[in-house]
Amino acid sequence: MKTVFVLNGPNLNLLGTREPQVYGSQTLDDVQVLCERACAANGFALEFRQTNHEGTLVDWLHEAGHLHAAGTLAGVILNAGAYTHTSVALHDAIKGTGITLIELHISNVHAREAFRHHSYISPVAKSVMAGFGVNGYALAIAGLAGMQ
Ligand code: CA2
Repeated sequence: MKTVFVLNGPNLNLLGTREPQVYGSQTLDDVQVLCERACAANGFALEFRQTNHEGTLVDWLHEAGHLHAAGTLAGVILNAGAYTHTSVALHDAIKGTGITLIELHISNVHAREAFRHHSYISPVAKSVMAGFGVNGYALAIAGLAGMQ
C-alpha cells in the first residue's frame, strides 16, 4: 500500500477558528478525518502533518523523497500556506526529488490579494488545486489515485 503525505504549513492549525468566510468552519482535525476517509477509499495509507516552521516542511519533503525512491509514495499534497508565496527553500526541496506533488489552497488565491498570486511551488508541482474549500484535499487524493 502506497502512502500519501498531506503536509500543512503555517497557521493552518487555526483553521475553523477565524476567517470562516475565506477558509470555512472546519478544523484541521476535520480535514484529517476527511483525508483519512479519502485515502481509505482509494487504498492509500495517510501521513497527515502540520507545522509552522519552514525547515520542518523541507525535512518532511526530503522524507517523502526517500519514500518515493523506495517506491512506496503515492504523492504529496502540500498546503504550504504563506510560504507558498515566499519560499525558495520549498521550491528547491521539491525540485529534483521526483515526487508527485499537488499544491493545494483552500481559497482561490488568484481571487485574493496580488501577493498571493505568485507561487514558488507551482513550477515544481504536478498539479494545483485551489478554491474548492477543504474538500480540495479529498479531490487531490482522488487525483493522486488517478495518476498511479
Ligand atoms: O488558501 C489557502 O489554503 C492558503 O494556502 C492559506 C494560507 C494563505 O497564506 C495562502 O495565501 C492561501 C493561510 C493559512 C492561514 O489559515 C488560517 C485559517 C484560519 C484562521 C487564520 C488563518
